[in-house]
Amino acid sequence: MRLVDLRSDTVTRPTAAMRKVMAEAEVGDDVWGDDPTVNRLQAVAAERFDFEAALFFPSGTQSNLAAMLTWCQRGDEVLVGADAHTFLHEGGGVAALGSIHSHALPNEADGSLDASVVRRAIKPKDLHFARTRLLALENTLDGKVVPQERLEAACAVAKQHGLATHLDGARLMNAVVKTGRSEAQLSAPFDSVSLCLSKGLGAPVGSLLLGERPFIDEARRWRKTLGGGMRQAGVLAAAGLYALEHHVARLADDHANAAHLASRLAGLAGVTVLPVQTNMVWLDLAPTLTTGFVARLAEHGVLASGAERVRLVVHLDVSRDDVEYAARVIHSLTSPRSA
Ligand code: TLP
Repeated sequence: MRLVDLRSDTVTRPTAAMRKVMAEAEVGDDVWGDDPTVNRLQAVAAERFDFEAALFFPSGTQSNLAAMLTWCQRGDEVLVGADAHTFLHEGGGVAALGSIHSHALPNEADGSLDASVVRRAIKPKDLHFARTRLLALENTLDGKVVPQERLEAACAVAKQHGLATHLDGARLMNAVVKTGRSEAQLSAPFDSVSLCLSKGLGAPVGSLLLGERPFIDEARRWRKTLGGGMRQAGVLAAAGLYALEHHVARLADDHANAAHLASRLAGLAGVTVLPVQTNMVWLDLAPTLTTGFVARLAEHGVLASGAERVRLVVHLDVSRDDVEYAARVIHSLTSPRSA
């Protein structure tokens, strides 16, 4: 049976060309700082993002966690969007492992946090309150490119109050391709940025944390403590270097395929297609369709995630033809004849 996996852009498999550079990578022990390929990846990324340094992590979850552990002490507070991955999907790691208090603020429809809401959430110096230390934002968020001036306004408020700012830029390259602005421009308001290589960029493993040198030195300590010190990690870093070189511009194809999928699904009875900006298509299903919808899609080889709100993620391993197939399957499941 044909399989079109739209559950996430994390499901991509390394291409033959990527596997070749992985196989040929020069390696060393990265805990000793000896892996030349990891060092090259970190240097290339730091330069592209215009930060002093970068650090290679096994996952985005660990990269975000190390950043928050570095910025905050036990009992400090992080301000975060209620829809953010760091708040919702990282196992409460900041609380479980860092004794850090999260104050979740409502994300606006464009994915941003309103600067005035951020300002009101920053606690005064008073022993009743946790010390607000960090503002953590996300871009793209649920496939939305958060308007840069909104990110800047929220970060400006944070800085006025002495907070550090972190960006979960797991899919920042999708925003780069969508807006035509560089990764350095989109990262400029932030003290630290986490970028995933293992999502739309197609590497099998890995994320980069970027920041100034003292921050990265401290984050390296936390990475080791969290068990993220890897040894001959150059085989993985080689995939990351390849991804940064060859898989950024092509994200435009994913965006075009996602837009095409959305247009093919527009107007279907019981299905509201949310506006598409990058590589994610979200469908709000009428209650009559919700039960078993994702399971029925899977029976036809189309994998998706969600229930009332279904997420379809387009990526490197999904062609225009695959998207067409997925659209036909969804049409067949929502048309009255399929009932
Ligand atoms: N997101 C995954 C799931 O965990 C939900 C996905 O399929 O989208 N930041 C953002 C914005 C993410 O979407 C993810 C993964 C992460 C961080 C964590 O990255 P990993 O999976 O490498 O720990």
